[in-house]
Amino acid sequence: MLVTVQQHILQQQEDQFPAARGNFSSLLSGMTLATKMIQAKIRRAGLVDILGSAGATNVQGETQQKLDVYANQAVLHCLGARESVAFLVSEENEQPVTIDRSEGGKYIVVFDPLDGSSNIDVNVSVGTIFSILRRPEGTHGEAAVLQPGWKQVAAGYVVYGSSTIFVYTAGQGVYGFTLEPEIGAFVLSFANMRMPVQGNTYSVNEANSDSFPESYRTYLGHLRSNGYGSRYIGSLVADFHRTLLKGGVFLYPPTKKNPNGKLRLLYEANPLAFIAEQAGGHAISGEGRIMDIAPKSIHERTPLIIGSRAEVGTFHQIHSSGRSDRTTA
Ligand code: AHM
Ligand code: MG
Repeated sequence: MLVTVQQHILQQQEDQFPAARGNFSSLLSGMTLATKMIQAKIRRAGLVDILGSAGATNVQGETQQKLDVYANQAVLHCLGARESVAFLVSEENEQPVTIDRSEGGKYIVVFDPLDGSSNIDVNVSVGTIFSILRRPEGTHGEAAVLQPGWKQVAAGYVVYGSSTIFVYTAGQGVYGFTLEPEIGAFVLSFANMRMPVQGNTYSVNEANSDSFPESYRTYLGHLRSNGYGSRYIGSLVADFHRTLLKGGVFLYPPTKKNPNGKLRLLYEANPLAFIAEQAGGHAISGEGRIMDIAPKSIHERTPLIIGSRAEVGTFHQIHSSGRSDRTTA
């Protein structure tokens, strides 16, 4: 019998948080609704121009929007209506969006509405990433949002690929659901996902390698000489999803252009780190565990090394011995 994501969340909530009043499941169902709206729009990418008139409107007379703007509005709209939400923080908004509620919402949702959006035009997978935090009582705005990743209550992503897959954790394992288009519901397709302890590929934008710190170059050389292959899509969610299923490592190192890497701590690195750890993998920044970083600003960046225990462990060894060589030199 099919298990839908809604049934699964309610079941988990009943088993693990009998006192929860359904706030949390209503929040996750807001997220699944938003991602269904986004995927429907993505599946029509390319058709809209064909079906729309030459101007800025489509056949329904709706104004055409860029997909990332649409995705952001879909999440804001679907979550803004849920009572339990206090703040929404998006890659697309400079400041947190405050949902005004006299009684004060309990949760903060931080998200990247359309990750890898430059891949849309060439029909390559993109995704949505989200992280859910509790709002510390009496806190507002940035002060409420700036929490380390280990405080996340839940995290997840949707990959809009050859099928649409929703993956989430609420701290009790990782579960994946595939959108069944005939019934319009996400159905359980990956129960209790585990990342392989070791894989055979690495994923990095190697064109930047001349400007990677030396220990990263040494590490990549080590993987190559051990027979590793390379896979890089350029959409974090898709690269991570493959790494979760097949094992291996994804890296976005510091570069000359981006000394802290390119990826954002709160809505890219932290949620994927939570999922990776829940699935038995690791996520580090080169200085320590991703989820231990105390954020200083909502759009801050971090280098990211994420994947199987074996590959992340080897990176850590090579990187820290490089550092101790420098300190003793
Ligand atoms: P975006 O949020 O503007 O789409 O940028 C993030 C994306 C990630 O999906 C991906 O891992 C990375 O940028 C790729 O960057 P690069 O083109 O430098 O390799
Ligand atoms: Mg992004």
